[in-house]
Amino acid sequence: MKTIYRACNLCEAICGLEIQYDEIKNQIISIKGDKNDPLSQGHICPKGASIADIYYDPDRLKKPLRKYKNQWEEISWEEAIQYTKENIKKIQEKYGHNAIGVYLGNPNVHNYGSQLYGSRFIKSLKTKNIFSATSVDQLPHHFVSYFMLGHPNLLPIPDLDRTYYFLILGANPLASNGSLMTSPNIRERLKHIKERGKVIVIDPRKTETAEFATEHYFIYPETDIFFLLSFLKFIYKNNYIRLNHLQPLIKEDIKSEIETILSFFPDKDLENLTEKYTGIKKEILSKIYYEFCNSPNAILYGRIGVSTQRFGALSLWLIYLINILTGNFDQIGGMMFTSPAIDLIGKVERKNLYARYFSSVTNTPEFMGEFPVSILSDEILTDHPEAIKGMILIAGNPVLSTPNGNRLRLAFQKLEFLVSIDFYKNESNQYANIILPPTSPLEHEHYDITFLTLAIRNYAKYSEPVFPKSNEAYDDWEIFVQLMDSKRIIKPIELLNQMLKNGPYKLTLEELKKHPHGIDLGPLKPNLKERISEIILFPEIFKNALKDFSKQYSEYFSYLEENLSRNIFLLIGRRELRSNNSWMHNIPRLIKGEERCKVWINTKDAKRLNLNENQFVTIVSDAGEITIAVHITDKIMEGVISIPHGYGHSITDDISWQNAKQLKSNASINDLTIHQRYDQLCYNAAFNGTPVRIINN
Ligand SMILES: Nc1nc2c(c(=O)[nH]1)N[C@H]1C(S)=C(S)[C@@H](COP(=O)(O)OP(=O)(O)OC[C@H]3O[C@@H](n4cnc5c(=O)[nH]c(N)nc54)[C@H](O)[C@@H]3O)O[C@H]1N2
Ligand SMILES: Nc1nc2c(c(=O)[nH]1)N[C@H]1C(S)=C(S)[C@@H](COP(=O)(O)OP(=O)(O)OC[C@H]3O[C@@H](n4cnc5c(=O)[nH]c(N)nc54)[C@H](O)[C@@H]3O)O[C@H]1N2
Ligand code: SF4
Ligand SMILES: [Mo]
Repeated sequence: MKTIYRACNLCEAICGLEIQYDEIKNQIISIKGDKNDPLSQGHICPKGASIADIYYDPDRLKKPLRKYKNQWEEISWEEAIQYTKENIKKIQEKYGHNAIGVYLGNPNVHNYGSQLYGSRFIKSLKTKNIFSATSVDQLPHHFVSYFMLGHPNLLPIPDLDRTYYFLILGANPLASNGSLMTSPNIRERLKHIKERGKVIVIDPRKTETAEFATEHYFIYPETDIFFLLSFLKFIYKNNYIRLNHLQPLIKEDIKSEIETILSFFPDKDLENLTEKYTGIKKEILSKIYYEFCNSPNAILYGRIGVSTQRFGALSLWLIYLINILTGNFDQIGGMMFTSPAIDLIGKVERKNLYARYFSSVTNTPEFMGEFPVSILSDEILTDHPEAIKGMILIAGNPVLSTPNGNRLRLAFQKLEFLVSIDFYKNESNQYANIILPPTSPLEHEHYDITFLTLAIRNYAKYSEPVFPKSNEAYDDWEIFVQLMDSKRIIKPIELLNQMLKNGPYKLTLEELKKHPHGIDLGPLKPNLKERISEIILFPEIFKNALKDFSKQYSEYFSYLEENLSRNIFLLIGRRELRSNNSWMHNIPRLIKGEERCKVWINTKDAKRLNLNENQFVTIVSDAGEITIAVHITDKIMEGVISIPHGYGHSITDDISWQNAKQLKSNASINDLTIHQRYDQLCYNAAFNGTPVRIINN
């Protein structure tokens, strides 16, 4: 019997796990939270406790599958790699390098081998058609960091353990376990903030976090921008601007810049507009603004609710601005910057990473070397000579995860070649010519390159594999290496050791192996002045976009008027503790109990529409329609409905997804979301606030 300590890599919280493993039987006996992990302190969630179920899952693929006469057949790795390489080559020779597109799904950032070698593989393809989950997620954060701080990955992280006031816009960390803040054991941490001060949640749904918080206020989807503009005005008019140590980094005339911004909105109107659009009373707004400004320190934090909507980039810009102007940036108890053991940013040199080239069909600008996934179907479904003809899906299920999934289904069916690197069949790779399955999480070693740079304490941890790997299995990185024909390869583990040695703490793999619970490298420290030489508070691109917004908001929100008369509902998403984006819905211990893929609707709305609990309704949007069971509750704002994403499982062949087939209510929210509905500034998908109608069947 062996005890193995390792990080769970299923979500951003990266909790320490204590795994009892029987070496002789090759069997896991138990999985618990690791009490000695300095960051997660024993925390574990139902997914972490089920991580071994992925390994044992009969649905998990272990051999390459090729489509032959519409049937899947197992083939050898040698044949599979050969076949994949040949087809990629054939398409690129016929149509050019850009004819192959790539989608990198979320689990890539949770797999260090994939991260280290995925980028090399993609580079070797010489295609500009690169897409990823970034553009259905945190894209506006990168966009704002790039323009204000000079580097897209220099992301501010909430200093949760020392803050007195945590103001959350559109995040539900008690279900999601936190995002862009690696903060395991979040309930404990929020509890301590409540003891010191307040946790305030602004969300169209009374979420788990909202129930636990000191206060919660409903807000209409996509209206955060008004909440934030009024906040900025409050700070300015009441002289709460405190730049403190960041003063030397700021060269702009703040007063005149704010005057300009506010002049876009008639003086007396802004508060009225904010009350009208957000649905939050003026007195409440000023109370929150006042408390925030008078707290010893405070954090304004916005996540998926704010990130994936039409005004995400503008809202995030205002969020950064408010944290900076109130002295809560790079300061203890505010938004801070990490000093990770592997520091991929170092001292920032501003580089051009925006609009260096454009997509062929929709003429969309790249950002950080990627195009937004919202345009993917348009780049395929066209007679344009530079259309995408083949796709590589790497740990992604965009048919369920990106807007207008049905259109993507059509697009994937039109492709000449589709390869998926995934250990499950899913709704996207059902159209593939070949699936190459890598090893599952516990079969390879792990280091969280990304999430250790986003953690609320500086901390490092290396994880040993649990299960031995068979000769017949390849890690993601090994698949990439074979597809690339690399002659000389440095294993990820060697690269890791090198990166650790070159890092600010000069750690080594050997040192990390001596500390299987992880090494605490201390609380975050102010360090922005060592990293950047200037903060641009008011980049032209945001000012111009805000000016445009000020002329168009009544048009943008015209359906909100209609919503108030209740002909239209505004659709938002939902994450639940036992879900993991589009996968793991076939794991019995996670799907047991009450069904979760239901549409939540407010009690008054349900009454008006004559709806009963658990009945099925049809929901219709400009993109399509779905049928789904109803849950009636006061935990959702009137006029708003909520459906979790990642469902809509439709895999029906052979053994796969037997469990998911038991889900009675099982529909994809992204058959309703609209691909032309995106943030016009950074092109992130705008899921939140999609207008829909409900039909009582
Ligand atoms: N409407 C709506 N849509 C959303 C969201 C929303 O809030 N609302 N959220 C969006 C967000 S934030 C995200 S990140 C995306 C996520 O969506 P995707 O990018 O599609 O990622 P996942 O659904 O997490 O996983 C996709 C696939 O990765 C496979 N996989 C897991 N681990 C590995 C691995 O180690 N290697 C390989 N090769 N494959 C692996 C799984 O089997 C699964 O099939 O969804 C987005 N979609
Ligand atoms: N259990 C579980 N955990 C996960 C995931 C999962 O699928 N399941 N996915 C992981 C991933 S990939 C990510 S990116 C993170 C995301 O982590 P979070 O950002 O915490 O994710 P959500 O739970 O989607 O929280 C978004 C909240 O925004 C609210 N909202 C919707 N529209 C608006 C709006 O217009 N304004 C405001 N103010 N609020 C709005 C929603 O009601 C919801 O409560 O979670 C990660 N953790
Ligand atoms: S919270 Fe996230 S990291 Fe922690 S056990 Fe659950 S899935 Fe794993
Ligand atoms: Mo995400």
